[in-house]
Amino acid sequence: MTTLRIVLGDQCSDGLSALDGIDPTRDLVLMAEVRSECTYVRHHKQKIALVLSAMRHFAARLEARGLRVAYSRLDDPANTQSLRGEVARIAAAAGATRIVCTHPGEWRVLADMQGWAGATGLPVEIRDDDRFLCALDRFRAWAGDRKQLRMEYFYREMRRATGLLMDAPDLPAGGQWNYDQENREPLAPGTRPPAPLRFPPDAVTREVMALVAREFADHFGDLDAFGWPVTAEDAQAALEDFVANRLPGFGRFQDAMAEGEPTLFHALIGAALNVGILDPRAACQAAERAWRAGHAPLNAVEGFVRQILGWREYVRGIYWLRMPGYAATNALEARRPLPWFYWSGETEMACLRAAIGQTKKLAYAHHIQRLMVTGNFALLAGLDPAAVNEWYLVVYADAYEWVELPNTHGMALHADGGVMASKPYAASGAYINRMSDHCRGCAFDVKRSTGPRACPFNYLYWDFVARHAARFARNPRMAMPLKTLARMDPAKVQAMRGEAAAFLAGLKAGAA
Ligand code: FAD
Ligand code: DLZ
Repeated sequence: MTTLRIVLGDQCSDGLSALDGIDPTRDLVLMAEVRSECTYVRHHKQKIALVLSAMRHFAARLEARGLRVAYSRLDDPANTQSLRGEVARIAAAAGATRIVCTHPGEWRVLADMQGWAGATGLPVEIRDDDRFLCALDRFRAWAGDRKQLRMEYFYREMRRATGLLMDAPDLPAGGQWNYDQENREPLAPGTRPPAPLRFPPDAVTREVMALVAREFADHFGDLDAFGWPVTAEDAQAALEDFVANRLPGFGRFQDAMAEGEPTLFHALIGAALNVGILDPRAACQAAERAWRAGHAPLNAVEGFVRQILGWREYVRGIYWLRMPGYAATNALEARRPLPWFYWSGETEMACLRAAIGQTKKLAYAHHIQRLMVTGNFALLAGLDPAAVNEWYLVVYADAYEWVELPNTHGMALHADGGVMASKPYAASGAYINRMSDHCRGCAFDVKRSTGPRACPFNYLYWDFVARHAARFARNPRMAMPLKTLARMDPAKVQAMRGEAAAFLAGLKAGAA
């Protein structure tokens, strides 16, 4: 009686539910590098290298625990290059009598997994992924028949349920649930954020990098700067480095952007959390300890915990609640193809050039760059949500559909019609100018809305508001921009809309 236990590339966690109750003498763990997972979108080269290296390290870790592992390498001629193919091949070779998996992170993989029983003739058990702090059933119960699924209320429930940052059962630490209003400072001149710890590739990662360079040479992004944690020990060191050096500034500068500063005070732990080598609860607890020890202020620690306990769990809940229909919505009827500069980074707009340039080099941009630069541009320009969603899934080392899609489709593009956010995150150049120094070195003038040097974010913003005026007429959170638009000189509105049309018509479309 051999149970085949499946560990997917983003399930490299010691306590994975698929491994619960494993019999080391009889059972077999299957980990499979497969071309279909490396190419269902053309992932950034660093993302593939990170996943494959984490998988190889984790397989060795399981073997060190005394477990038997069947590991399919991508370059093994016997490899069928699909998850289903490898499950069927190894199950037959091992004489397996049942298959045990952990719920995957993407809907398309779950749909495939549900066909594995038919493909193998074996019973398949899909266990909950209890690495998350909120089980999917519990999220469904919370969502119930609520009209609005606001993150803030979900987050408070999660604080109560976990006891994280709580002074008493209904008393949030410091007396307040949320310190976001203290977290909106631009970077003070002369502030040098401490550089994050990076992890030079070891022999395993170097071998994988050579494989990726050979097999996926035409994928987006550079490999050279690879410095991601690929083991639980590296990930723990990355967390400790963040808590010691950047957490104290995380809150104040959470929304800041700066030329030549790709990481600021951010944690850079998303890739490690999502591949499974870092535990989200442990990350929150480490931050809370730093606050209780007086090492980091509450606005920073609460802000960090909110991102992980709140946003990360919430977007996963929304994804599984709403998929598969969620991805197909297009509430703002946006249809424009993705401009070529999203792949090349070649644009005169300094903020976009910085965000896309560092994305190519590092497979990383921080939240405000994703939301208010590349996301905001896509929203204002009316880019096709499917193309934008795919771009975000390709380009970041931490991108998996369960977290990427709600953030992009819902939060950045408002393509879900307001499930995630009560108003679109649309902003003119003034926001980018307030939160960054990009505008100082830009070819465009952020103070102008018309004319050849006008900042495209300005006329695109007013074109967006005018284009959707009827749609947002009854949204109280859009009342202010609509009122301002109504008071504007109609000739100015017409001029801005003309500039927007000309600018959009001049964008060169292109695929990766
Ligand atoms: P920090 O800013 O230091 O935050 C700490 C942690 O909080 C992150 O590692 C992450 O686990 C969590 N977190 C923060 N914000 C969010 C959020 N909105 N949703 C979920 N978790 C959050 N995050 C991903 O993990 N994968 C994605 O594919 C992804 N795509 C995004 C697309 C768009 C358009 C936007 C606006 C955001 C996206 N995010 C995504 C959320 C966020 O930008 C990243 O989690 C963060 O930038 C990762 O870098 P960090 O570890 O330095 O995060
Ligand atoms: C992202 C990824 C990549 C690039 N390669 C593999 C792989 O070869 N084998 C594997 O099991 N998983 C891989 N993954 C992660 C899966 O795509 C991931 O499990 C799904 O996207 C669900 O989150």
